[in-house]
Amino acid sequence: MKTTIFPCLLALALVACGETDTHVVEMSAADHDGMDHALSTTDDGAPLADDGVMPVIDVRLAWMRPHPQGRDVTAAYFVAGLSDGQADRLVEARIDGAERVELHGHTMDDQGMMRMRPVGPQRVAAETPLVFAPGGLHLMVHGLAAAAEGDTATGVLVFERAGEVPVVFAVQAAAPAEPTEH
Ligand SMILES: [Cu+2]
Repeated sequence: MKTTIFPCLLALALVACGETDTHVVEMSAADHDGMDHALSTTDDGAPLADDGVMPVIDVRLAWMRPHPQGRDVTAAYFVAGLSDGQADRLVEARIDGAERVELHGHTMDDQGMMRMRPVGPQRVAAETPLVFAPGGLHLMVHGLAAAAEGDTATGVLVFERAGEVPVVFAVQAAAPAEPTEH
């Protein structure tokens, strides 16, 4: 008996993961606009440490989900690190052709449901790259012409000190693999 039940449980777990993963793009614009839009307090707005070195931002693993059928909202992700300097802060993002791009985060509500909400500027430090990834921080991209797997979307990440950093998002359904380092 148990041997037949196990594969079922595994399948359910995988489906559940997938649903969490795509939660942000499975939501209607009306649902999204009706959500709690209080800003998160992850960044206290304190002045950035200034070591006299202009931060140099290194953006990698930039990708964007293809638009779900009939939707004009999708999510984009990236990892931004500092290759020079001590600290900076992502204040906004823009993608060519999009009406607007919001920085979003997820929080768990009282019922245990994941909710997303706009968040304020996000810090990046030499020792802590800024990670936008499924289930966490993401760029919510509104009003961009439908993008399909294999397309690219260009834009900029705007940092408080480093200014505009160009970024190219590869349109793909799954997260790119982190390169292995040896
Ligand atoms: Cu979102």
